[in-house]
Amino acid sequence: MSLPTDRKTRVTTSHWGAFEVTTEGGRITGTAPFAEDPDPSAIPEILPQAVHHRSRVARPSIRRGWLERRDRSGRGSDDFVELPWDEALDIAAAEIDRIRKAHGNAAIFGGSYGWSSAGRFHHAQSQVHRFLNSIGGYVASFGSYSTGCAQAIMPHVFGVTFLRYLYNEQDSWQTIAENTETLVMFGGINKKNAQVSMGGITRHDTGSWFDRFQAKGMRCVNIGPQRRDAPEGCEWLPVRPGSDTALMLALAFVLEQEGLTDHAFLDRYTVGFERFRPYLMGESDGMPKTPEWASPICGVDPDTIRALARRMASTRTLITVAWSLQRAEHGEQPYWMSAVLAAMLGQIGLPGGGVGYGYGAIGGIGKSMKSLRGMTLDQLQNPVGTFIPVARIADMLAHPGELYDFNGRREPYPDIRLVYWAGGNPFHHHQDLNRLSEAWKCPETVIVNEPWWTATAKRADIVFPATTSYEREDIGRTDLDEYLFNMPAMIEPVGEARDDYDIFAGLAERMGDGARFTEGRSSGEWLRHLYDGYRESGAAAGIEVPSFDELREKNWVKLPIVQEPPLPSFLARFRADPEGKALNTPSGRIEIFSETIDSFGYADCPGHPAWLEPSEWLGKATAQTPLHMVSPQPGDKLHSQLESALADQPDARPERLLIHPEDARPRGIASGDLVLVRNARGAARARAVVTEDIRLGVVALPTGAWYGDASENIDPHGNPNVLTRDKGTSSLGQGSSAHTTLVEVGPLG
Ligand SMILES: Nc1nc2c(c(=O)[nH]1)N[C@H]1C(S)=C(S)[C@@H](COP(=O)(O)OP(=O)(O)OC[C@H]3O[C@@H](n4cnc5c(=O)[nH]c(N)nc54)[C@H](O)[C@@H]3O)O[C@H]1N2
Ligand SMILES: Nc1nc2c(c(=O)[nH]1)N[C@H]1C(S)=C(S)[C@@H](COP(=O)(O)OP(=O)(O)OC[C@H]3O[C@@H](n4cnc5c(=O)[nH]c(N)nc54)[C@H](O)[C@@H]3O)O[C@H]1N2
Ligand SMILES: [Mo]
Repeated sequence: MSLPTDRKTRVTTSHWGAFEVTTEGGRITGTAPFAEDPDPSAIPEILPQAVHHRSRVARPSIRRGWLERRDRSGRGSDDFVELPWDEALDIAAAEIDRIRKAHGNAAIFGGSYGWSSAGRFHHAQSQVHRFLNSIGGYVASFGSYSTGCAQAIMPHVFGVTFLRYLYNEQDSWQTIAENTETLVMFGGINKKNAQVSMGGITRHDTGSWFDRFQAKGMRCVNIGPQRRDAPEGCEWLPVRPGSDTALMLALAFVLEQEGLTDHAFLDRYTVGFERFRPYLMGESDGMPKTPEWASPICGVDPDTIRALARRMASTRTLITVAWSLQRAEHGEQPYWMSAVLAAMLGQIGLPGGGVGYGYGAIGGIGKSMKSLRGMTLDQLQNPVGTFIPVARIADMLAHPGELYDFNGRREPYPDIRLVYWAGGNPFHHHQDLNRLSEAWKCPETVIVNEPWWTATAKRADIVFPATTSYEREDIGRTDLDEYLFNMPAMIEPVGEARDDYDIFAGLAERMGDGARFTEGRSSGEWLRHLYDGYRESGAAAGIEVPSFDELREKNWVKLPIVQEPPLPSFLARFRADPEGKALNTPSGRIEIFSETIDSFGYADCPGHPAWLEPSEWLGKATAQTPLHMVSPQPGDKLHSQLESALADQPDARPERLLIHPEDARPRGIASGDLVLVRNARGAARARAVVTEDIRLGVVALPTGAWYGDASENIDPHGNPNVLTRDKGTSSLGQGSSAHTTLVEVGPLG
């Protein structure tokens, strides 16, 4: 006889997809894959441990030094005092009010970059922005660590925001499968990254598309430092990191030298080739960009470059570029140059031809859906109107008033007194964390909402415990997915955790702005309000969306929004009608030379794409730092999320470092050994994996570990960001340049 139990299984969604959650006795006890997902992610397996982990923030906590004497220097080393909610909210509200009255809202930084969790309403970043706007505004951030540099450069080239190009205007997987003969992937297309997509990805199918490509005999070439950046069966050209622009220039040179350039395309659809050509052919700088010129830079032999260029010109070729290439110094250049190379091939706008960005970077790219927008929490107007490029946070905190360049403007950094972060972990995601750690001591107050004691929460003055998406009800839905989820509250909030919404409602109310923030609605009322608006816009578009109660009942539904056949890209429409569908660039065409960029006068981003040597790469390897370190996304999780539970697993930390056998041998390193990775900026422990899947001279240390304690000079967990460099990609993009990093690796002595 079995005892009655309250065991329940329900479905929810997350950035890594939908999955079943089993609860019993008020706890999450297990997870299982979602039945309709052909290739589910394993990330949820760790969830039961993570949600109930001892590293959850139990109660509102205030750092002792700040509470007692408004100290700033103890961030990261001090202990915390737990307080009742009302008291902690009173203190935080009074402090935010003091700062806004004494220094104005432009002294509050609320960029609050980070992925937080899936779910339309309880999206922490939207919540913190709405709150800060309701109390008078904040300094915001522009762009992302993902594609910040591309978001600055690509509108100059194609006249469209980069995000629209990515999500709505590239060829679908199906179009590629049907038309492409040669797929040239700079930085690969990696199934492990396609595991996630912001807001959710229900059917993981990147792997099955590659099965189709290979069955049809498509030639797939992975150009990058790691073999495993592309599925099995792809060719691998192991290039030196940071050298792709030189390789692209040499491919372009071969086209031009061998009469393979499509000049009719260039004449009709582009401007500025005549300004670029003298550089390409070496007439302007005495250096023709031949395969022999490129070979010692990128490490690919000249014959291979020539053969690839000929193949690209004689077959339907799609060039794809991973986002990682622009997460590097001069990241603008490979992005711009890939567009120029594709234009010279003359296939832009043909199905399965031209250039695409970020396939595989997140699972949603390449899916073709009818757009059905909505369910977005209004963030209200921001009266402050000041922003910084997102990755310039440490510069801003440490150098108020200092001028910086960004995409043609020159602005002073604002003078920030208070930082509010919800839904991000800068002490995982930012570069040169030892430098950030110093800059972080400048503001008077740091407030963080977090479910876990992350490296960032530990460096805050006031920490509010936030619920996870399993402790509150929400709706799951994104534009690149045909599924719609009710995300039920599976368990009661852990400890004294509250929803971000309730935390902000409590603060806004104390500051006299409660009504502006809440508009009189509880979170349950907001959910229904947002959902009903969505349902109405669905009806207007002829798409039937179930009622809220019906969705709750069913847990999830599939919407009839798959676009079949897939829509042609905007470049296909431009190709068909270059005058009527002119691009939104100054010339109305694809810009090979940009008068606008040229007018900025930036040495680090001139008027046409060029090979600009990075400050750290194998061409500048030194005796102290002979190896290039790339720091890709982790395959076993999303960024730093769920870190504490993962770190409990045997041998999970420090993080694994991939190293080539010929680099490992002279250093006396074998697989499984603990090693020290170091450069002038910092040092981290890691566990060596010796493999021929990485290029000689390159090591790979994924992101994801939390930054260690301030007392330790060596990061114990293997966070690559103690080693990466914290400089903008260029005066134009000012994106993160994490991949531009030289290191040395040695046995842990
Ligand atoms: N070296 C190097 N560094 C990199 C990169 C790289 O390639 N190399 N990549 C960069 C990129 S592209 C990105 S996007 C960033 C990612 O950096 P982040 O987006 O900052 O990383 P996450 O770990 O996803 O941080 C999300 C945080 O939100 C918390 N959270 C989750 N749900 C909630 C909630 O409901 N409420 C609240 N208040 N908090 C919640 C999580 O616990 C977690 O701490 O890293 C960047 N850093
Ligand atoms: N499992 C999982 N998936 C994720 C994430 C995660 O945390 N976990 N994060 C998501 C996020 S926020 C983003 S922005 C995307 C990022 O998507 P990407 O930016 O595409 O991913 P990365 O893993 O940073 O880099 C991909 C590969 O680029 C290669 N690479 C590095 N430098 C160079 C170079 O100079 N030239 C060439 N040719 N190749 C180079 C590296 O070998 C690396 O493995 O991934 C998303 N997907
Ligand atoms: Mo990202």
